Amino acid sequence: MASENIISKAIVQTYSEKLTDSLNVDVALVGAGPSALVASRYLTEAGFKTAIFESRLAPGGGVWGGGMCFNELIVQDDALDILNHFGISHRPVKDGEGYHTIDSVEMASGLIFGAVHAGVRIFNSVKVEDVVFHDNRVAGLVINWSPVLKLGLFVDPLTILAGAVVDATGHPSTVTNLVISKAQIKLSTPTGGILGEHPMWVDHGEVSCVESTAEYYPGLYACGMAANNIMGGYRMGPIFGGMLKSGKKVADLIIAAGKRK
Ligand code: 48F
Repeated sequence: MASENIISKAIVQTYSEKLTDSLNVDVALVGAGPSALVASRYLTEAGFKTAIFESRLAPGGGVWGGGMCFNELIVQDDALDILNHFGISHRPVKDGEGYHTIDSVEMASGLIFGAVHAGVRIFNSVKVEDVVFHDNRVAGLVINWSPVLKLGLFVDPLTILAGAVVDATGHPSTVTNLVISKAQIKLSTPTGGILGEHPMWVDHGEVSCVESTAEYYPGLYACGMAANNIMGGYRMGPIFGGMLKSGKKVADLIIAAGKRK
């Protein structure tokens, strides 16, 4: 067989096997930012079949750019265990009261590698455009190629069934928004809706982001900035301890609830 055929056949076959095997998963996460990457690794290590669907070409979400494209991030003492689990290096900030700096390129690549190496499937350039909704619970995702949606092509999607769906889409909490509007459901929030993100207050946002990490409707969890947006938390900028801890928390909640497909 000519090399051209071997290469193309191997890619098509391997990708098809990977996607076919992911049509039914225990946990489907939307967005490959830091919270989802952390969650996915702990879920996989606990034996949950886990896949992430990311609309952009590069997973990593808001990690790559550090603060205003200065490619360094901050993490607090109480999130170092998670960084150490991924083997990501950190340096204490001099006189910095428990803060540490991390090269944002090492953080993004370390989280991605750690997740994939543990067995998480990441499908990049795949956008979640809807959810599967069975018997008053979120039961999966509706997916399409990002370029198809960007070009406005009229192409029907495919579906992923899951025991739990995690909205890890960051600030806009896209999945939760669309479930509210299309399924006309009420969330387990004080208003039944999304409270909306507040302005910057670092210490408050770091705590509220983790506290807000929860199941908001049967089958639908939120973590990271999506959870913060749902519960009206304050934003916090380029400090990532809360994101990492939120990812660990959502994994723990799903594992404790035994949400398997
Ligand atoms: O925003 P993002 O990095 O998620 P996060 O885990 O972390 C937030 C921090 O990066 C930062 C912060 C820390 O202080 O404030 O913002 O909450 O990543 C969200 C990912 O979701 C993808 C998006 O491309 C990004 O990579 N995404 C959003 N909507 C969709 C999606 C969608 N409909 N389908 C697939 N992926």
